[in-house]
Order: sequence, then structure tokens, then C-alpha cells
Amino acid sequence: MLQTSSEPAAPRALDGLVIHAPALPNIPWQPRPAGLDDLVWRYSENPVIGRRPLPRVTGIYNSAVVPFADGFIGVFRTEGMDRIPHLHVGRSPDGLKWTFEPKPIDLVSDDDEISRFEYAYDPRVTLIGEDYYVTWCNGYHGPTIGVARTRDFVHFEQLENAFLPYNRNGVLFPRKIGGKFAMLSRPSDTGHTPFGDIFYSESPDMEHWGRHRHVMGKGWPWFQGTKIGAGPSPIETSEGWLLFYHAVTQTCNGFVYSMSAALLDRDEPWRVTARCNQALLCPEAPYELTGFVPGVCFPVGCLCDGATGRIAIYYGAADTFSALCFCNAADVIAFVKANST
Ligand code: BMA
Repeated sequence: MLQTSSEPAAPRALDGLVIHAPALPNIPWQPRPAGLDDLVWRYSENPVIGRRPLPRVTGIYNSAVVPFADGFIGVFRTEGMDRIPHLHVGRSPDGLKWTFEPKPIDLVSDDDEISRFEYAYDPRVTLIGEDYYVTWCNGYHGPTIGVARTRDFVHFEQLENAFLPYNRNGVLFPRKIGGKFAMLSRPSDTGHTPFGDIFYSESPDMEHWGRHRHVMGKGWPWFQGTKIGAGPSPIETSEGWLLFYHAVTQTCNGFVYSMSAALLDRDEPWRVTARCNQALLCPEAPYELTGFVPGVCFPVGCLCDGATGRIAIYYGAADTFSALCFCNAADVIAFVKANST
């Protein structure tokens, strides 16, 4: 059943912090382990999606989850033996145990030029009004940002690609800003892109995008020295938009992907008001270090309980598994502000 309540819930206070998101009492959650003082901690039963989750699918990772009806639904990146990535719908009663549609999502468009398929990966799902928008890295003469709209996760209408190639990590804000749809993205190249900053763009109609603004770049310190990219849709709070992002450094063995966070101005989100000077999650668990691409924590999906500030983040681990970690909005925001570059 379609979850129709899409308006931001009445703001709720948490130690003075207000989160503009509905209450989510069934959010998957574990308290921080005793003795750990990290801001972000892993689910003890990780990975939530292990190897071979579907016949001839080698892994599901870098995938997006949203509340839906009494449970959760999501758009998942699968990869088969040919390693071409596809998008599949998955469903879960609790956000932990998942079942997946065996067939990829059927993206429908009147224009064959739009719906012709090369590859599709790293989906984000954002509820705006009553529509769920999927944005993903869409192959169109190189990677760019594909956009589709659904209300029931059965019928998906594919819209125009948002940008020219080459671009990745297109992430929508969950409401219009200044009367326009708003999206973060990361211009890139055709390969594994040894650079990358986050930009902001706006659109009156989810088709024509412009007024591009630089938000933040790769840079100091080293954990984000190579490139950065937006993770899940930003969470609106009284302290600004809380953005989790992936931060990449280069080592003698290749890239290492960690997760960090920043705060963006609520009305002009290209203005960064605080940016954490360190990673909040670094690859260290076995499932983050052993897989198709070792050393990758890639945040993509996020659930937030507006009543408590509890946050559950779904992240791809080693381009092989889906894992889950937790944090508290008030704690993360206080830490980012106190440890800002
Ligand atoms: C990026 C994307 C992600 C992937 C990451 C690490 O360029 O392809 O999907 O998780 O590299 O391999």
C-alpha cells in the first residue's frame, strides 16, 4: 500500500535539535556498544545482505531503503556473473531481512532514447510529496544521472536524464527549496574518476536542471583527498541539512572509501556551515575489506526517526555486501560542528 503521508511531520525537539522528518518508531536500531566512543557503530549482524542473494547475482550493494506501508522497501543494485549492474526492488518487514524481485525494474518511457539500457547503479530513493524519485548512475554514452518516479514500486516512469555525461552520485533533497527541486551531484569521467567535488543544481520540473553551484570539494585532510560524493538524501534539521557523504583517499593499493558528514544551509544548501575534519566510518570490518573492491564503505540509504534522532545508514561494503550502521543525529551534528575543517 502506498504510504501517502509525505509532508514533513511536525518538528520534534531533541536536546534543542529539531528534525524535520516523520517519526519512524520501527527504524532498525541497536544501541551503541558499551565502551565504544565512535559516533557511528555497525549492526552486530552485518552484513544485512550477503553473497549470492539471488540466483546468478554475485552481490547487492550501494542500495537505497525507504519506509513504505508498515515496513520498508528499496531499490537495490544487483550484479550478475556478467558484472552489468541492474536495479531491483526489494521489500522487508523490518529493514533487516530482505526479499528481492528476481527481475530488474521495468523503467517505462515514451521515448526509446531515454529508456534504452546500458547499465544502472548506485540508486538513491527520495520521497518528495507523494512521489518516490529514484536517481541512479545511468549509462548514456557514459555515466550520468537517471531519474524515475513511482508511487507503488511496481510502475516506474523514467524521466529525462538530469545532466550531460559524465556525472555520478545524483542525490535529491526531500523537498523543494526556493520552489525548485534540488539535487546534489558529482561531475566525473568515464572511468574510476580520480577527482570529484559535490555540486548543487535546481529544477522547476525535474527535467531542466540549472543554477549549478559548487558545494564542497575534495581536499584536506587526506581521508577525502581524492574525491567526495553525496550519500543518502540530506536530513533536514534546525542546524541545517545533515549530509552524509563518501570520502575517498588514494593509497598505494588504490582508493579507500570512508564516510563523513557535513551541514548545509537550509535555504541555500550550496553553503557549507560545518564539515567534519575526519571520517565517521572507515573500512575495517571483514566484509568491508574482503570482496570485489576491498576497502569500500559507500553510504547510499538512510532512515531517520524524527522523534528520537536515531539514524540507520545502509552502505555498500567492498562492492559486494550491504551493511548497516547507526548513529544519533544530535551527537553527529554536535561532533561535526566541534570538529569542522
Ligand atoms: C565508484 C562507484 C561505486 C563503487 C566505488 C568503489 O566509482 O563505481 O559504485 O562502490 O567506485 O568501487
